[in-house]
Amino acid sequence: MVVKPQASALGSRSFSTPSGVVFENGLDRRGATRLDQTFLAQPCGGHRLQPPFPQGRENCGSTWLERLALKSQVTVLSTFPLDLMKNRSPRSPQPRRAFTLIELLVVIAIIAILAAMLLPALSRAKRAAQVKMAETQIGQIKTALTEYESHYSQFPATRGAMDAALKTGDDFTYGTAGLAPFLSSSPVFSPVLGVSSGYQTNNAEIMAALLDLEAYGNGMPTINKDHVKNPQRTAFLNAISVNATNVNGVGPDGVYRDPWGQPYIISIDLNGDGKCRDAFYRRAIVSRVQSGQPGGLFGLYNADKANPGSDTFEFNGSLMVWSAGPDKMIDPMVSANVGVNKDNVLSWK
Ligand SMILES: [Ca+2]
Ligand SMILES: [Ca+2]
Repeated sequence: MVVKPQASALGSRSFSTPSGVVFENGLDRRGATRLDQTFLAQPCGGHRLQPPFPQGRENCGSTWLERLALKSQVTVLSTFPLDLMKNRSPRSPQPRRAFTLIELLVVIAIIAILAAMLLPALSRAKRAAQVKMAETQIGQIKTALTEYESHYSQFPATRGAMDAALKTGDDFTYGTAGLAPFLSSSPVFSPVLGVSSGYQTNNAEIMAALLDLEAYGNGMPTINKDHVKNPQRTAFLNAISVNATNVNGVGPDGVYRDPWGQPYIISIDLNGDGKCRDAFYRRAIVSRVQSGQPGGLFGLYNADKANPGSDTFEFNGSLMVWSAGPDKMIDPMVSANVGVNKDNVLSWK
């Protein structure tokens, strides 16, 4: 197939379209569209016929112009330079330049800066999510204990805890007995929580009753053997069981731990006065707002108004559940709202 430009058009390089648009040297005077050539497509001879072209037409199969308009005038509009369409010389390969050491160091420095900016934000988000989880689980423990009390008209206390409450006329805290005590920023004092009655334990006793466990994950029998603490065999709490003693969940020892692997501390009003006194937060040095004043932090107050400096701060309710927080630490020598006590997660806060 032979494609010839119209002699008149090529000679002057000036074209006028039926709509009146004037092109000069291939450029539309009003815009960027370029009229390159007007071709007269003619059949080329000596080539075999190929479908899908009908009989009588010859297919060169070499240019798209032939397929577009055989035996017709074709106006080619493009934004490409004329020479580029005419002469397509192969590009000479360009050698690829490698990164220099300085460029690589700059990239690495930028990545390091971005990571340094991003990691603290991720850490804060993770910590906030864990605190939220602890608050949720503390609320679930309180709800489960309240429902248990509604079912059985008493809290799930063992004989030992009840005797301790009767002996001291006080309430009972399920603390860290039998477990590693909380870390403390006061080196001379690292308490095991519990009343001074000689009987101490941790929240495994509570979990055995709330989850209706006859045996712990390690095979040891619980205080709920033969369902004595939960005759209706009701699961009051939805808590996951885990195989480790340093992660969130109820471990093989029956202890329910917070997202940082520390036991939840549970205090229950066992003297029946409707107030709850926790073994840690009862301390004046921890809960008082001001020395010598009965007012306490986070809604606690000193029940012994005649001796506002005594360790008798309590909560106006039956239950107190709390966690040592992300730092896993408590300090009995500083206020509840400062130092390592500040991040503790409290049900009454
Ligand atoms: Ca009480
Ligand atoms: Ca803490």
